[in-house]
Amino acid sequence: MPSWQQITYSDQINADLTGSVVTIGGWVQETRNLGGISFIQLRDRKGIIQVTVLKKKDPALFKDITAIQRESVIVVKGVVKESKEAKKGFEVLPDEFEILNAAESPLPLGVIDKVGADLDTRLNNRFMDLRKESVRAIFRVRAVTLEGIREYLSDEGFLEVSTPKIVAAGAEGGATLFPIKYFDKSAYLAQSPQLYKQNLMASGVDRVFEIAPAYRAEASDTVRHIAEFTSLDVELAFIESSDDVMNVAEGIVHASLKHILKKAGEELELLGVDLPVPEPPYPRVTYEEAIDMLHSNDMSIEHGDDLGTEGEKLLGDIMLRERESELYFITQFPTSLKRGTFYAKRDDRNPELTGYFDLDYRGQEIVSGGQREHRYDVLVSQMRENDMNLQSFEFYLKAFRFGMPPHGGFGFGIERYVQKMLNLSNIREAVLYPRDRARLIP
Ligand code: AMO
Repeated sequence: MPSWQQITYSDQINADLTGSVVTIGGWVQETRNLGGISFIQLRDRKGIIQVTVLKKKDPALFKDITAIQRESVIVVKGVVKESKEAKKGFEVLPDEFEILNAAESPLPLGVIDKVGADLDTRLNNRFMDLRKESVRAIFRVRAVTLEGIREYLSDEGFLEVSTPKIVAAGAEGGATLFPIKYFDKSAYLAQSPQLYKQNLMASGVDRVFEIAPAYRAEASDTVRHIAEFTSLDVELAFIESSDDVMNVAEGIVHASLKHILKKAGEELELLGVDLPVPEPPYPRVTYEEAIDMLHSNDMSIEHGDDLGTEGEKLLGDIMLRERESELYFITQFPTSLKRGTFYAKRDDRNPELTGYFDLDYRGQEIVSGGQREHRYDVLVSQMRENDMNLQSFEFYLKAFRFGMPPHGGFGFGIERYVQKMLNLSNIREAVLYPRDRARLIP
């Protein structure tokens, strides 16, 4: 048996190889034994290739190969032959084979079963779940999304950075902090690189981004919250208003959607997803306008209330119906709603308003950000309003006393973005090994 490093992938088998000896390898998806002839569908990362075994050619090999349990990993050396019956038009007639790892029976999760397993069973057996092409396609789209985002931001002059995920102070409120023991000190898992990306604005590197895990001890179990998500964080300096920040968020979405269409067309097709790429600028409605729109659509919500999941969903329907837009900004969030966001800049003419925005996609928030307060005294007073211990934030505050340019940025939830673009009902479908209140393994 030749080294299985020399394996030919199923999609490389074509008419040129007819009559040649190849080595193929993968998982035994299905065996159909008709007595004198047997068909094995062997699956590799590229697709399926049929192995056809004739009993009279080699009875011992026939017996052994047809006895292999489904989903075992084998390598087969044999001759390529054209075949009208085989799905791909070719089959391999084996001379020898080797079982590299036999699968137990029964399987913890069916790979080709027509009846779909529930999400919990799938996630508990994620390695097996990923043997389905349509599940792997989600993660290829996710990878291509990140590729498109990196390409865009790097072309726009943003530096990719990495900041600590073990931190001494939280930036997004105490309720969702995960405390950890850090040698003889107490620490937390980072909820967001907020303090660090702002700190970097005082460093002379005036455009940064980071793609990294963020941790939130979310109390509620929803289809759009997880305890560990991938946050794309962007921060840029020398801005005049939150509009400059929104332009970047919009640019990322547009460029990455275009990139996905270009690079992941096959995956989208497999997933049955038709992906429109809306041209910027995306509509911008103020928070007040959004509330009015919800009112006129019979939702009972007060000015000053959080839109909530229901409000966001309904607004998504309205924006699609009235503005034909799946992507839109909600701008000028009231200070009352963002008071906990101590770093948000308030409107100089009307301190009851911030320039903070959300970018929603198909009725769900995927991005949130705005211009920051870069004036030390104002920042300190906003922190005091939140009863924050200034000493714990001294490393952050210090940067505002030695030359901090006006700046702003946003956090962009990658899994929520993938969830919405692929119409996945649960965010967990876009995470390989999700973490939530109930889930710590695998
Ligand atoms: P915020 O807390 O709104 O802002 O988060 C930014 C974006 O991160 C995503 N997100 C989540 N995704 C999945 N599960 C969660 N539990 C979860 N929590 C948040 C959302 C959200 O829009 N520091 C600010 C950002 C900034 O101002 O730069 C922040 O973290 O898509």
